[in-house]
Amino acid sequence: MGIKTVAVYSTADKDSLHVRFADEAVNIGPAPSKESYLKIPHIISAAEITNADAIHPGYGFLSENAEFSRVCEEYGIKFIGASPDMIDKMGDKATAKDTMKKAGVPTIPGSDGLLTSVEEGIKIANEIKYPVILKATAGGGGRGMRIVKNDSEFQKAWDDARMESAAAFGNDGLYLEKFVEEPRHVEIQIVGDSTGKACHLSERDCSIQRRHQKLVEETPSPALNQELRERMGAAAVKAAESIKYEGAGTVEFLVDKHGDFFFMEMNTRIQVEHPITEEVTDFDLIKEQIKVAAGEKISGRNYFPKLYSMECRINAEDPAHGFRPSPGKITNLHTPGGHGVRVDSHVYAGYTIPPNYDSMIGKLIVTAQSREEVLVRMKRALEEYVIEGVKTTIPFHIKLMDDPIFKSGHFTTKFLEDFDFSGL
Ligand code: MV4
Repeated sequence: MGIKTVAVYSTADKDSLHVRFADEAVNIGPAPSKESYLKIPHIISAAEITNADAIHPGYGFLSENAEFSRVCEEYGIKFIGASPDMIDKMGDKATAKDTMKKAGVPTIPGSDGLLTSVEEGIKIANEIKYPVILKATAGGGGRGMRIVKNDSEFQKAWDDARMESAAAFGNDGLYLEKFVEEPRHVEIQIVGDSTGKACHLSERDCSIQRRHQKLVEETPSPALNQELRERMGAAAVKAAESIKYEGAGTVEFLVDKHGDFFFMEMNTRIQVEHPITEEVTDFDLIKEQIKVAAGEKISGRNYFPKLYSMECRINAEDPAHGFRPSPGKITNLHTPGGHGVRVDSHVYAGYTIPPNYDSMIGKLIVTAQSREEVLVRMKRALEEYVIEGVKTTIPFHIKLMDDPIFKSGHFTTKFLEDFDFSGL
């Protein structure tokens, strides 16, 4: 787009590629993220001294922080993300669910907003029938969640979930839902503009997760047909337009074994797995975020997959030992290439992965004409990918590409609980 870039970095990231490739780079503090990437005044100062017009927050850190979005607004710096009010509204999960229910988006039966007592929870659980799930309204990512199977388990689950959410989020509000067994996680990419109009870019299936960490994402979802894709797409557009959502966002749904779908959460940021949507729709999501932030209108049409794409997350973790982090120096690196192979990464041979942050060091994105072709191309690319000096998730992904259930497409969010991680 011809736009000049300024990178911000902590001292631990001084050798990262984003620092080298940006037009300018500003150190915003030492390794601990609380003293750098999460320090709002440091980032605002970096924007001011370099005369930046806008800030792209990426994912994680301050990307869904209402206070940061508000401070950017106050300083006249365009935040390439959601407005403070939108982040607050969707960040509170009970409020988000209530908003979507009122807009006519399908939600899971349960409490009307927050629970006020164990007694109320038990009463609702008996009405909708066990099993039920207690969820932290400030949660997400599975923290502060408890499955409850009967009345006698309720009190302890309630106490545990409240304790955990108070400690993790400083908010112990809980709501209750019927527990959906073995669902799939299917999310719809949407984009909205300042006129209140939104469109969707179809789905991503993110059911391959371990302890709420996604490892593989793909589109189209093996669980959707065109009819369901259009209904879920329409529901996501309705969700976005009902709140006049501006920018790129994702509406997360659970899909049950009957093919019924339910609103879960809305993510008000670009996500790690956005490249697979770019590959199958030929739509540049980051470019679109910037255009919408600059006041341009969206095209107004929806986008459907023309190809098949899959992303394997390459983490510096040891899959044979519970995915424990494996930071350190990359002594040798070879990245795969060829038609339909994309690698998004910030590392290179000789780079030292710091121990301070998330261990994702790359995304391997493979695109082809069919799911079968994606699977063989992905396996080939994984086998060509050489990362020496640290353990990575590559051996896990290679084994996954040969798994009969994974290959069949008939997997749920429970799949990795039963996976054999030995021999990696
Ligand atoms: C659920 C559920 C079953 N029933 N809600 C996990 C994180 C949060 N975003 C929502 N989660 C779930 N909510 C009801 N009513 C199962 C999960 C869940 C899950 C969801 C998506 C992907 C992976 C998951 C792994 C375990 C549980």
